[in-house]
Amino acid sequence: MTAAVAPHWSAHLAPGVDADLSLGATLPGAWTARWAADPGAEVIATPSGRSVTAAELEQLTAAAAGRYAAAGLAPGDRIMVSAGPSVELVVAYLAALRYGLTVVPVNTAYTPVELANLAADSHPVLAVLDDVDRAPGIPSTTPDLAGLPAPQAAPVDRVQPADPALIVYTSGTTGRPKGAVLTHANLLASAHAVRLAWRWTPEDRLALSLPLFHIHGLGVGLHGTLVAGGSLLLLPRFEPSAVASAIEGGCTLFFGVPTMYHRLAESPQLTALRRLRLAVSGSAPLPAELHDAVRERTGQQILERYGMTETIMLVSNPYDGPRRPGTVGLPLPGVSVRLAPGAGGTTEIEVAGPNVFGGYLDRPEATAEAFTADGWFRTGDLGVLDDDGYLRISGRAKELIITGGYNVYPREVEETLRAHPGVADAAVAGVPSTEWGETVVAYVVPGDVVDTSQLERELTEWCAARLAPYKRPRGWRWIDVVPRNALGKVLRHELSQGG
Ligand code: MCA
Ligand code: AMP
Repeated sequence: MTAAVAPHWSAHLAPGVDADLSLGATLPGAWTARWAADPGAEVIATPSGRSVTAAELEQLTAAAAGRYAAAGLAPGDRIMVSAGPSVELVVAYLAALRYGLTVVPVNTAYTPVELANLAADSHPVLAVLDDVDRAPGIPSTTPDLAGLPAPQAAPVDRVQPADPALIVYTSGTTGRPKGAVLTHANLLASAHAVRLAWRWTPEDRLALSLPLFHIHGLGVGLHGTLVAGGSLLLLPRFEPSAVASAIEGGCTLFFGVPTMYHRLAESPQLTALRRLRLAVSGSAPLPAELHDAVRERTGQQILERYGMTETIMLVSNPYDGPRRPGTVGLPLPGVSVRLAPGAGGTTEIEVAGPNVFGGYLDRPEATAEAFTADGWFRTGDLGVLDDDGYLRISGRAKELIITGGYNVYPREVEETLRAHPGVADAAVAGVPSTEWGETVVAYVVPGDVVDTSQLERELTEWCAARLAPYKRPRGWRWIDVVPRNALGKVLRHELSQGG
């Protein structure tokens, strides 16, 4: 029987606070209300000393929307965005949403092959890229939009809550990437939920060192900051020393994946975390030992939360109340969670709420499979509940490796390996790693080739041409046969048990 989890929303709310998750109606509606309320407030700062106030951000994004209009783009069009963090990127992104474009964010590490696959599925009319030659065949510009004509007057902030804001690609179990369509209402509901749950205020400043092409950096870090009316320090990349300087310079919030906390814990800069109002971890399991080690050495109790591309944020440890290592906490305001019986006595986490997406782009079958008959989204994660309602993620029903907070779908890597002429068969598995959580290891049945050192060199080059660096195998094992069950499914746990 499916077990419903009592909504513990009130556990996340400050006394007397009501959770209006549609305040502002759309993302631009919520942001521009904040900008108008305090035009002189700093919203974005950079370590090199650049500072952008709310009034400037309003003007810069309106002008950038004017460039999209001058280039002939119309609300409803899609643009691909794949660039490193910069003020220009943030402006180009916010302007797109204000103008009503749908943004397809793409990992900057993707090879041209991976980028082309996503473009073929999402049909962007423009690509915003650091390197404009990365997407042949698509009109491209750098994040400053210098490749577009001078701005013309353009209508902004006319989007509706049900309009798509983002299409974020995720492979799920099927191998072929699917674009999760997230509406303004979905993204707004989640931004408000974390704003309320984490007591995010205009006084907060976030040290943001997450990439701006995933939900963690965009949907939580950037949208949360803007909806809360706070500010962010935009770091060019994650580096323990840069995070420590950001905190010493007054940042009150830090959001990271467990690999970042691991690296901070290994560095002399760990003690800087002491000064934070709140440190949040997500995207992958935070080992309880790491949580405890950070608390013992700094007094900072990392708050772990759980989310997904299709649902944005779902469950969080409470801000006021016990933060339990090894658990992800209680359902966020608006989110309903239940546990459904899965294979072998396991229970799969199913969710519903205003934050949950409506479906995958042009993939009715995949969308139908993702939801139960009564409309709950199947996360593919297995969970159990502690007596007091805290959710523990106990495993995954889906085939997924999470390395350093990035998702790798074994099937995509296996198909790439099997396409090499020297490979008779191949499988990949995630092997536990203290730094990365898991690392990708390939188990290869060589074809006629006997020189495995030569084959390893060839496969390394082969993968480099086709897969982003984080998807490439870090270890190679040579085996006689890939273990499979009667249905031909790879028995991945048998592979990794073998070493
Ligand atoms: C970089 N490399 C990786 C990874 N990142 N390999 C495996 N897994 C990774 N995650 C490669 C580099 O390409 C390089 O390869 C080598 O590892 C060493 O790079 P290094 O400089 O040490 O890495 P880095 O650039 O410092 O990156 C580590 C990182 C990064 C900062 C932890 O991976 C990162 O930003 N992760 C966060 C991802 C994220 O935002 N995930 C959210 C998605 P070579 O030696 O071959 O050159 S999930 C989500 O959004 C949901 C909603 C959620 O719940 O949050
Ligand atoms: P993505 O599809 O890239 O958004 O990744 C979402 C997946 O990351 C979830 O389905 C979980 O498997 C995993 N995840 C996110 N946060 C956590 C967490 N705190 N603990 C364990 N797994 C997590």
